[in-house]
Amino acid sequence: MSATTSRAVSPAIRALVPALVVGIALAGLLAIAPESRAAPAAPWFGPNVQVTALPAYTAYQPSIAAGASGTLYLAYGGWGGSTTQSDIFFSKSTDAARTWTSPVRVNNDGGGASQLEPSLFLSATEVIYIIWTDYRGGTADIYFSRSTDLGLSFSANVRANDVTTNFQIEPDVAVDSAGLVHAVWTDNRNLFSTGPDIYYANSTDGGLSFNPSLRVNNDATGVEQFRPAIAVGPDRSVYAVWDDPRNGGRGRDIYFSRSSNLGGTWAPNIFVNDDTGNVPQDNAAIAVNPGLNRRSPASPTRPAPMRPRSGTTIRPATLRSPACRSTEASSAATRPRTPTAPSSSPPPAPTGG
Ligand SMILES: [Ca+2]
Ligand SMILES: [Ca+2]
Ligand SMILES: [Ca+2]
Repeated sequence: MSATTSRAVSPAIRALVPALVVGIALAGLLAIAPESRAAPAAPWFGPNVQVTALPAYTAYQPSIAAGASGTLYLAYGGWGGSTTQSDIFFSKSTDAARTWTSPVRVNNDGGGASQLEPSLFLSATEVIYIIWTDYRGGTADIYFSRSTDLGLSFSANVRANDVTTNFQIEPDVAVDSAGLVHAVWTDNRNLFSTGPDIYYANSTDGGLSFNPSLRVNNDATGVEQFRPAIAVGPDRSVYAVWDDPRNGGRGRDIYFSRSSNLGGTWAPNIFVNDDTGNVPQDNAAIAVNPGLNRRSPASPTRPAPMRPRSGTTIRPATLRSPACRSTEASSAATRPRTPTAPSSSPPPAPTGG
């Protein structure tokens, strides 16, 4: 049967077989051809765009948010020149990041004190809130400003921490639906007792002033809590996470607390990671799904409180320069650390700048 079939192949089919072989060979050649001859690559990311422009000579620690209007809002630390040195700058883009506005300096001091570690929060109405670490007082403190004109200008800077002793660093900020400003940071006011702790303060006047600071971590040990992040839910619950080594044999863990009374008190701390080994967990971030803890109009009962899950974790507490990150990673096991003011070791000034 098969021999009969073979003999029955028509001359047309016999002519087609070599053509198919050639076609397959060409396809194979195309598959291994240099990339320049292949189809254009999928446009995963567009060309890189330089955001930094004078008077910000260098840039690091970016913190970015996108508004419903499509405008991108960016805060970053940068070298502002020999007079003001390290500063906080703001820039925005209204054309999908192709171009950026000239940087606006957010900190309003005139000296050479260092400002760094900005964190930007954008409200639904695109009010811009920026919080950062500021050395103008001699030791690191937490300063804040906001813009109600889409970043054309920023308000007079306000200090958020009530006690300035020792360092206050690594701030993060979130604002709830009623405009209550929530700030959290690492605070070393208790240097000789509990060491660096997580502190919180809120502002009921949109950031013109801050209420007294509260300690968020509830341990009595002297270990160092640091790198906090904060988020607020649609029901105005406030959530915080941070790095915490209180369980010595477990290494650093991610701890969590929640306030259901607008930051007035904070719940007993719980740890998030479930391993029991001594490898560190660090650099926590947190976000709240805006739909999960909102009261449903169709339901008279309140849904169970939303618990932050790893899948909703988006926003870093502070975004650091790669150099800073690698330094911290290499010294992760030996942290504590004392922050050094960049004014004593500033980023390199541009040549001729
Ligand atoms: Ca400065
Ligand atoms: Ca201080
Ligand atoms: Ca502590």
